[in-house]
Amino acid sequence: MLVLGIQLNVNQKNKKMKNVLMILFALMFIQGVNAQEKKAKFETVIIQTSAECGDCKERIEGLLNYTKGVKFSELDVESKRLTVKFQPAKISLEAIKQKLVDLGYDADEMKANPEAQQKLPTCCQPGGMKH
Ligand SMILES: [Cu+2]
Repeated sequence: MLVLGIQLNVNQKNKKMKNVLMILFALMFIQGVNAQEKKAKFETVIIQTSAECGDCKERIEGLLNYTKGVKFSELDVESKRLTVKFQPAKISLEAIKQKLVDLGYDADEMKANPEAQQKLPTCCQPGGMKH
């Protein structure tokens, strides 16, 4: 009877261990799926801006890189093209462009807010670098 009792105990422990392992594996699996989903959730776009110089680059990248949902942004001053990597679930491309517009820059088909553009240093306004 005692032997049987121990046997039972061991069996129960084994069962518990199995359950714990199952849960652990399940958690690891879920984590893996989550990680994959997160990877796929990013989108990279190139936006044509009206940026003029290094100041513009700092201004634009400074704003976007602290914007929720934006993973990374980089302006190529030469071509005025801005590369943005973002999470569409958190911020839309439209909203990103709107931020550029509000800052005083064109964003593809969207024209810069004239008031904001006026407030930029002269060198940062369109044609400002011709000096
Ligand atoms: Cu500038």
